[in-house]
Amino acid sequence: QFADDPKRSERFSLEAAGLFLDYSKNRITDETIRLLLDLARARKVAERRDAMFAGEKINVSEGRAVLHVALRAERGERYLADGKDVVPDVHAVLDQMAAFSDQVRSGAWKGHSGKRIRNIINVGIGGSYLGPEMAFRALRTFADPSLTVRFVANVDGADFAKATQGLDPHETLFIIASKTFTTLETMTNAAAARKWVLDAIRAEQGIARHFVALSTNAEAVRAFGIDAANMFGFWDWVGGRYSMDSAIGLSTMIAVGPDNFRALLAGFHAMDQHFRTAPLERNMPALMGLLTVWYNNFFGAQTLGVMPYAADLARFPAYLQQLQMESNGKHVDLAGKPLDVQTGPVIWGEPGTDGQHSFYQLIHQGTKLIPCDLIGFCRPLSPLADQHDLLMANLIAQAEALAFGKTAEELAAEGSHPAQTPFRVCEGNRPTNVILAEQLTPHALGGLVALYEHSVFTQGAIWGIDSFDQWGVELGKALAKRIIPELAHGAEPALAHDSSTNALIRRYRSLRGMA
Ligand code: G6Q
Repeated sequence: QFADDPKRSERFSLEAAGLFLDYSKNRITDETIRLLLDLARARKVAERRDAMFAGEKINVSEGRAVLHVALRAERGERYLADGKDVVPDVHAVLDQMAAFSDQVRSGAWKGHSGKRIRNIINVGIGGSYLGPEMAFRALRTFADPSLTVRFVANVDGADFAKATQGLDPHETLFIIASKTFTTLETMTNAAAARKWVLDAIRAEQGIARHFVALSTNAEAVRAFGIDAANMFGFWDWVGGRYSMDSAIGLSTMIAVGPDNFRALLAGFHAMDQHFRTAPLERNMPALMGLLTVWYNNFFGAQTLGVMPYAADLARFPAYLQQLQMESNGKHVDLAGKPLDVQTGPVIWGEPGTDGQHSFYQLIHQGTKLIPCDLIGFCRPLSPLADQHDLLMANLIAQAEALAFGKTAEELAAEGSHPAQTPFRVCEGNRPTNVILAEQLTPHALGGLVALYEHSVFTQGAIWGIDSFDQWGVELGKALAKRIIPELAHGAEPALAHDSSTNALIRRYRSLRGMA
């Protein structure tokens, strides 16, 4: 394809919101794109997108609007949920967050004993954790270095122990991040945090100086003992995995400051505007979504690799796993009917170049087709000699090698031992998208996250599924509740599970000395 068409890279690339996408190294022709666009039209992707922006209740199984795009709307724009413009409320919370962040950053907000707050610990899980942690790591160089920011998600006590290790409770602020304020892990860790602080400050009334909440459930926040004035709200039209730019981003804002947080939102907004207005054939998220559908449904590819060539984006694949797999891991359509097509692929990845020294082997020479997104930034934030050139040379070379491979003839010309040649041949024709931005700034990060959000949306629209519910996750939340009392001390309870579950419970009890 490249040999036949010197303009291929020009034709199959585009720019939007400060991001450049080269999708020329995919198994596509003009006809492929034409047919995929026909599919998008047949599945009414543009109409569904417009319905989302219009605040329609497109999360049908929960009867909710899906309006995360309103979280990054500019003042004066209008987004309606149930006929009410939500943008003034969004900005009221952003202003409240900014005022609080400024107080913490300036040292005006003090702990109960009058000490300055130096440590921020976000307690939350899933959508109330992955985005903030990813963003904090990604924007490390923009963060106030005098603040320590940590995250507790896992109900494993080890996570809490590690997050609080070496910190002074008098200087520590906990952010309890939970949309529902009922999640087992978060409520358990929040209680542990409360005790950890109280053991040091020994004054109930001091709790208000060390705890704030991010939630939609004001009543539960009050019941926990957090002052309503220290609660930052959001709304049921913000899905957990789409909430890092809502109040859930408070830890990000405290770390990088309100101006940088606004730049992050502006990056999201720029990509939203592009997705909303660009024709599908020049629409970056729509094209990325269609390419995912292409490999998922027409080549049987099971996974999609996402490899950021940026150490600071180490948690981006984990963030995308939730965004994509929780959104599009569905088995019925919008009417509740079983689907006869494959839905969301498995998302995975690690930063380049690290991955090149481990699993890239399978991508180059294995028997599975693994399309990959390679993400890079042209100007380093931590320049070190010529190391950035080395990093980016690797990204560009991998995309080239995956596409063009290495033939037996090329190997022979290089003097490869004939006996080794079959082992060394790389077939090529391995697809990649290359996404480049100038620098990993807050604005670029916002654009990148919105790019994937809307790509996920496009895929969901093609499959005709509800990308905004998560009943499988809810099931998991309910299941453990039944087993928790069965693991408690005391005589063995009557166990009525299957034989495997019963045996696992008995083994656990026995090794804890309970049997
Ligand atoms: C996200 C999911 C899920 C959720 C967590 C935490 O879309 O619904 O990951 O974010 O279960 O829920 P809470 O914020 O309610 O604690």
